Amino acid sequence: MQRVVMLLDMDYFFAQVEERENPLLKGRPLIVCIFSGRGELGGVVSTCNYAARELGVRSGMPIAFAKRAAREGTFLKADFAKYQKASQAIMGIVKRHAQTTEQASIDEIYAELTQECCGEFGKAAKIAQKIKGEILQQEKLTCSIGIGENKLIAKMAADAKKPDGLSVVKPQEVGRFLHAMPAGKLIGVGKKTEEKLNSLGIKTIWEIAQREEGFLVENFGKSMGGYLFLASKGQDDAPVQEKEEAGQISRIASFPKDTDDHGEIAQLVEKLAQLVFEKVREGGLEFRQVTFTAILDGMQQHTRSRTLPKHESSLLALQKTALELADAFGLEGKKMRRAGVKVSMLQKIGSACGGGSAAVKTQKGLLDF
Ligand code: TTP
Ligand code: MG
Ligand code: MG
Repeated sequence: MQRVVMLLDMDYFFAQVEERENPLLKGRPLIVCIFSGRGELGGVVSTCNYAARELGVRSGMPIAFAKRAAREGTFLKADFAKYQKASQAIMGIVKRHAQTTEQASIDEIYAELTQECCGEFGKAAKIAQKIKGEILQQEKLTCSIGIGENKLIAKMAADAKKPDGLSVVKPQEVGRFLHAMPAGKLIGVGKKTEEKLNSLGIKTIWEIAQREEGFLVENFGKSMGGYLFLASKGQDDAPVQEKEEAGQISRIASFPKDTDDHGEIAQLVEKLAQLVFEKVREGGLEFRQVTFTAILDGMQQHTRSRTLPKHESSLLALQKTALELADAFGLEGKKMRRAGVKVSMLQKIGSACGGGSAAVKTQKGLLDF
């Protein structure tokens, strides 16, 4: 089947959330800042709305520069808890429409839509339209969505039409879409790589695609050179894959058919617990909290958690707890569509003496830039 991937990215995310909370801020330059505490203007711009962008304000710019560019602007301190809350709601909406998703940052999520749209781009666009509608209705926020045959094209498509965009790039359109763009627009090409490409006489993505792999590897190293060779042609076979969130491991799966059969539910929960446990063991970890997630036929999501008296490291403890949580969950006449098992409060085996300090971080935080 034709692969179809979607990438959703929120428009001027932190600033848009602030505008939502206070509509008076709309239409005028609004700059969300991360203050360093060094002096009144120490720190950098987190993001800003379009009115501020027109004045040249950008993410990462020192706040003092932004003050000069947008004298009349409103400067707010970033309130991460607020953005995290909106982010979670948005991610939840996307996850209800796709089996496999991968949150890539606080305002960005990939969804594998191949199965959901039977490989048809038109159907994928309808799903995307629905997601945009739900986010607007429930969260009062706009986003931009790109759809393509892989993650690279989906992301570049989303970037190409902002704000409030929906951009579909079909396989036969990839060449035209990509090749006229400046080399620096290729995902993964930062300032340094772009300068080096330019110094080699390469200005556009098309010109990268004309080069031999050997030439690119020689100039940019094995990893970057190999990447440029494939990406300049729009090729990318990276799967959409849920990353482990910091300090937790989870697995989720669908039933072949929505079910209310206890035996069938127990069987899947046991299997999921086993998959989670494999990761726990690989990492040499022990867990203290177990969570069972149920997604019902109406797409409502429910979670039940239990914190154990002490850290555990056995499959038995995990399966037993997950099964008890699943058993105690009342379906109330509904059927279950998907089930998930998660462990959290992780620590390395044998590091039990400390308190929270032994907590394990399994992934770069979504707020790290
Ligand atoms: P982005 O999606 O890169 O930017 P954005 O959503 O503000 O704007 P766009 O419409 O172009 O997508 O980043 C998401 C949020 O992450 C952003 O709202 C604020 C935060 N952020 C920083 O704090 N510092 C940074 O340097 C960047 C790039 C983002
Ligand atoms: Mg964004
Ligand atoms: Mg983003």
